[in-house]
Amino acid sequence: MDIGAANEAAVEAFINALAAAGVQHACVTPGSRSTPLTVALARQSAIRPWLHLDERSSAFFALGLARANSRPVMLVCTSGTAAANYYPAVAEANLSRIPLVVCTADRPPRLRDVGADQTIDQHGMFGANARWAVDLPLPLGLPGEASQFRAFAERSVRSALSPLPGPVHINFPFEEPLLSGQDVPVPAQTQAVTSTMALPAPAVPGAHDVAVAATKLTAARRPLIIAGPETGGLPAAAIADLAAMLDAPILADPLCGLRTGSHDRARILDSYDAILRDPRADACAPDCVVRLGAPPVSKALNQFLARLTGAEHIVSDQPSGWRDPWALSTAVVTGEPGLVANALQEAVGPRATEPGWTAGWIARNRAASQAMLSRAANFTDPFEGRVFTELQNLLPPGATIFSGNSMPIRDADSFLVSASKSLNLVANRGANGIDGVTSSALGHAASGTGPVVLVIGDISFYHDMNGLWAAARHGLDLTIVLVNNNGGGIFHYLPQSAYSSIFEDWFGTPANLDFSHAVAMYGGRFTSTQDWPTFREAVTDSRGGLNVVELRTNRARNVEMHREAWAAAAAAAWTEAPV
Ligand SMILES: Cc1ncc(C[n+]2csc(CCOP(=O)(O)OP(=O)(O)O)c2C)c(N)n1
Ligand SMILES: [Mg+2]
Repeated sequence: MDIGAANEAAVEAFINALAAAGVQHACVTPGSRSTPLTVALARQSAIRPWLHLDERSSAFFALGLARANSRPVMLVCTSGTAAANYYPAVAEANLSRIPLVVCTADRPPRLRDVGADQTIDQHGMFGANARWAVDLPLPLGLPGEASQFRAFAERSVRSALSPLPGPVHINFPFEEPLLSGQDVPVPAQTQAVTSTMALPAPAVPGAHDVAVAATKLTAARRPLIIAGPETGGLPAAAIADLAAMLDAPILADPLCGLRTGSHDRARILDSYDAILRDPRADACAPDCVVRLGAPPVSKALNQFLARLTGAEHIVSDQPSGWRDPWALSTAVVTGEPGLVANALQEAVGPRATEPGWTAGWIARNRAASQAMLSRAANFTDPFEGRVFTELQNLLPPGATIFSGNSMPIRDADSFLVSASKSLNLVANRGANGIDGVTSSALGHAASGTGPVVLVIGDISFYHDMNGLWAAARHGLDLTIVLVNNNGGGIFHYLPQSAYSSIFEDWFGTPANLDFSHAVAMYGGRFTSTQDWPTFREAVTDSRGGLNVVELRTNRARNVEMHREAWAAAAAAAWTEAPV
């Protein structure tokens, strides 16, 4: 067999096995060394290939698609810096626990480190971000080669899913000729196939871990549950049941999935960020905390937790996961969060919560939430926090709000309220980057899991304008709420904002861009507004395709309004609420 035919045969075996293992989508960028992979993907119909032009956007698109579908997405790029452009999304996939099968083409080993063109060191280039990394053998047409490549594919899918979902890196060296030269007709249309993916069984918590944690909970008089960010959401009903049995409040991060939906929300608190900004917060210190999911978005909550050095901290995570940045855990329970919640519920002995503990939290939360929302509704200048309240009213049940990092996710934390209408809030919150957000939202939109609205700041939007290309190319529907405060609004909340001679140049960083041109270039519709009636109309009217609704805001004024709203909430919580 010649080398070109060997390349084609090995890659075909690999791709067929990926499809058989349940991979439905691949994001592909053009290049030469990756030709065998690209040709094989273009020729088959089991995996849907999505063309991208920029590897960084391609990888973030794959990330968004994989998150929405809870399945690994394949990535394909050529050798050299193309592969390095995957790095930010691979890091995010690692920390957000999103499965990706990252396939990079490479020169054969004999051409590495000897000055061959477009050759960088790709071996293990994603470091500890990859669950598994392999430099594949060169396809040579040896007996048994197809089986070997099938096995590599099977192993890559399993490693991307278990024990902790994440990216795997498959480096494909190819000798020339890259192809056999045998052209075959391409099917007219590619379609995703029904998957046969065998998802790993949910991890059952160990009896010893459960017993240790249950003993602590049984002794607790002031229990508190922290439901942190989790890809795919935490199991709402199981955690609500545990809270009901313990009579414990749940501080529900906007990314944990518990704030909205039809489950029992009686103990779900959404305004703790404002409550805990107040020094009086230490009066509601718990004696036992149960933590599920990642550390929360709220800085005030994180600081509150870090101060609780005398409390018991029961930290639960999936096997191989360890999310305890303050090293506070006094008990660790590994397992699938729903099974952990159920096991704790069964193992906790007779006990009683301090009278008024949970009722006090609920009353403070209600007072804070009402004060904050009424303040937000009364500002006459455009208030960025109000975007989430407006969207919560405007969007249909089941819609996804994709939140950018920086102030949008903090505004979601403050203003996305507990409600029965189920909305899916997601964000690239593993590494908190402002890069690739638009592409991830487009990838989410490509999953076909319902309408998606992205809320993003102007600097983050600028960061990934290349990503907009995919909208028209793939006929995707995405509404983008572009919160344009002309710079990095978040830095106004930090101590450097007092350094007035340098702040604006180095932190405020106004980009002074008219984004209407960029949106027009990518075939989108653009509306700019500073008032809520126009905002509502523009969001409601955005039907198909790419719609960008720019909300023009003022950074300095928004700091004032945020501080007023948080202060009003804290005042209401600590002085007005019956405790
Ligand atoms: C890739 C990356 N670069 C830099 C940062 C640091 N950073 C965090 S927020 C921010 C400014 C974001 O501005 P914008 O998107 O307009 O949001 P705003 O703060 O105005 O809400 C920057 C530069 C980051 N998180 N990620
Ligand atoms: Mg901004």
